[in-house]
Amino acid sequence: MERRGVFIAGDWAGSGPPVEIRDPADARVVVATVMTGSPDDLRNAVAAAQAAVSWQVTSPQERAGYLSTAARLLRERAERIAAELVSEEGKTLREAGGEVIRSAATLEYHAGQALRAQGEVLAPIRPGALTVTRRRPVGPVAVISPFNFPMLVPAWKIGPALAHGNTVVWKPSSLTPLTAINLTEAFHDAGLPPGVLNMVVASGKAAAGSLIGAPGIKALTFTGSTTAGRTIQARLGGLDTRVQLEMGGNNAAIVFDGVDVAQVAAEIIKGALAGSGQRCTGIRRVIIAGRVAGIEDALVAEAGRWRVGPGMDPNSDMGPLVSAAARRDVLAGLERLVGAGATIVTADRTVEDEVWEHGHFVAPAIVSNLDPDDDLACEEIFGPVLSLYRADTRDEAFRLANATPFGLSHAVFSPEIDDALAAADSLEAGMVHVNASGGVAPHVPFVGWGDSGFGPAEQGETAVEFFTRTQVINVHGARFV
Ligand code: UN1
Repeated sequence: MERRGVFIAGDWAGSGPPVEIRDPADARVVVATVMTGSPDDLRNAVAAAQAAVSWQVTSPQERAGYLSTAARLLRERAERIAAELVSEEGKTLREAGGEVIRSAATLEYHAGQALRAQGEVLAPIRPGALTVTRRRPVGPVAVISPFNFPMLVPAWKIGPALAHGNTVVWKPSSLTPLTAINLTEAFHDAGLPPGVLNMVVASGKAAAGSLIGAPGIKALTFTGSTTAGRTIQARLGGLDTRVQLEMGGNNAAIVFDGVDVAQVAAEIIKGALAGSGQRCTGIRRVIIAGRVAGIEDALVAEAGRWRVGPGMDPNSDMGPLVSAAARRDVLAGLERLVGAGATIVTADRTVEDEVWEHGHFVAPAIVSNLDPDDDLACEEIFGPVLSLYRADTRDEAFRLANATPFGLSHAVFSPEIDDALAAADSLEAGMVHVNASGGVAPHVPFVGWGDSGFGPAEQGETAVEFFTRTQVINVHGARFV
């Protein structure tokens, strides 16, 4: 199958080098060949987004209509799109199907947001005047998105960008171009005017570089690693480009005495292993605050129950990692932990099945005995690796949770409301979940503090803030003097 990975001003193209997409579950299988774009394509895409500026003055009803139609098309095509997502990213079909439906719901939410009241009526600046604020588009927006949620994250960036009147140049991860093409097609088939959404699959730093700081781009929204995010931020310093970064995490689940240990273990393991651990909101550390008898065994038992296998196999609970490089990185990270004195407490499953040989599979690993103050405890390993720590007091548990530069999404498990309230006050994170390992929805801001996020948060009301700018209007009567 050959697909064109460049969509500019309403036309499909692709003049850059063809890239082979291989199945992460069996790297011998070439899933598709994608014609990628060049830095020139990206420049042309920016020009197309600038030329389509009349999008800014379309009615919000019309913009909401395109978003709703694209959402409907995603729902209609969900089965095929999810299967293609699995074939390039590796997650399970259940996860991929859920992602496509959530992406549709995200577009529907932002379609509604386009029609909401935006602005305020202020006290008149002079007697008899009408003083209001309203929100106007910022201008062409660059979207740079990662492989791990190849449809959902783009949907929650492109959705509000378009809803609020901005045109878009989108550079998806070159690991997941098929999903990017499918989302672009849904917008195209919904009748979106040419140039409003432009998409260029391109690999390498040069490609992203031609987008970052490109004149004409007024805002850039990025999800990916903290290193890449900070580089983008530095490159945009001093420019008239707003920036929204959603980066890494090293999230903790703190478990207090009195919980239902089996239930909590199941919830934590889900938080750690969903998406094969390739989620910035994934649980990476468990901090056991107190005795919590049996929690370690329950976590190990639960991780052992997760069946690892190809994402298309309905028996798999967890698919492979996205690429050979991702697998190497995770295994190297695990080795570093062991080198620093950690013990792997899960059973060795690396040669569990023949299929594993050809795919980028990593067995879930739980490690313990790592010094919580070791620098390694603060690092993000982007895979199915969970570290266990013990804390004698509640304050010590919070201190350990906070001992990373990240501040994304922590979880607290306790039957005591006091623990929950103290956690909310003490944890340095944009999101705190009590008695759940996570939770993300289009109407709820997705907030990262510290090295996890920068700029107005994504989703919810805060999305409006990023994708629009405030304008004050003072209206005086004709006889104002
Ligand atoms: C979700 O967990 O449902 O990688 C989405 C992440 C985010 C997206 C989370 N960028 O965790």
